[in-house]
Amino acid sequence: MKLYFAPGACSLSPHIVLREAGHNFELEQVNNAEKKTKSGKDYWTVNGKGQVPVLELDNGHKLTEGPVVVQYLADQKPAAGLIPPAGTMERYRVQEWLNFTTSELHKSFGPIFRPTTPDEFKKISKENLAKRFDWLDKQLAGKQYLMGDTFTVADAYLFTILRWSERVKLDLSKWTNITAYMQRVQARPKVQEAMKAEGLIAA
Ligand SMILES: N[C@@H](CCC(=O)N[C@@H](CS)C(=O)NCC(=O)O)C(=O)O
Repeated sequence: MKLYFAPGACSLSPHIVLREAGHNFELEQVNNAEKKTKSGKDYWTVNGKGQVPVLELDNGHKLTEGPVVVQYLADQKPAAGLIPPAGTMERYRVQEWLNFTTSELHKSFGPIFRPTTPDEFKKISKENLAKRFDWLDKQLAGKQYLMGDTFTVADAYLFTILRWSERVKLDLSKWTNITAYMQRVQARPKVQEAMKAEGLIAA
């Protein structure tokens, strides 16, 4: 299968999961501003939404929406233990985290990155994120990962999105549990591999 990604974008989450699960995969880099892939393809023909990530399966089917893509990838390799089985309460907990990350965090960052967004809107978005971080920091107290001692797809996604805080000058150091969590996730060998492959840290 093939993952269409842009370095450091939300596609880092399925990229981490591909490696953590032990999938065979290819990567194709997308220039999100120009909507072109590295091999010169018009990205609109890959994804009509114009967004990464896209997971292209070996049968040609394409799957979009990061929180869904990571569940698919983890379900294909249950032995990797990256997601609890469907129908269990633990699975709904992971989905609860994925939904929180997508709706409360991920989509709050977009307008802050955009140069055309009025400063007042950016300020309010950052204040809202800070409120979510206050709550999140309490949830992480005494825990290695969101689900306890086990790393799941929800951690791959949350880590990917929280990484953007630095870019918008939201200093995470006051949230000590979040800061420790970020270091813990980043230290995982497969996370390091994914970040190196995307050029986010030195190879
Ligand atoms: N709902 C989508 C959102 C994906 C998304 O926001 N992708 C961003 C990068 S993090 C993107 O490709 N933005 C470019 C654009 O919208 O033109 C998902 O969760 O996968």
